[in-house]
Amino acid sequence: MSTELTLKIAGMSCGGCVRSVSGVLSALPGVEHAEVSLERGEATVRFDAAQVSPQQLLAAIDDAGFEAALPA
Ligand code: 9UX
Repeated sequence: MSTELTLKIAGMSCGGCVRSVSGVLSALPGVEHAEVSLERGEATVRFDAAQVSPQQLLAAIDDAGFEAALPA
């Protein structure tokens, strides 16, 4: 079963950042779909929670040089 979560992401400044974030999310096992918005500073991610955790999504974005947080 898949879960969908919209993460807040700080530090994205251009389309290259969007591609970076999309790339690291899509590379994670269990991530089915990732839609990143520069304007909103968000990523909506659909994933299989049995394979990847929200914390792992956040860590992958942070490792790519951005600051991700769960929705308030
Ligand atoms: Mo654009 Mo982002 O020149 O890491 S790629 S600011």
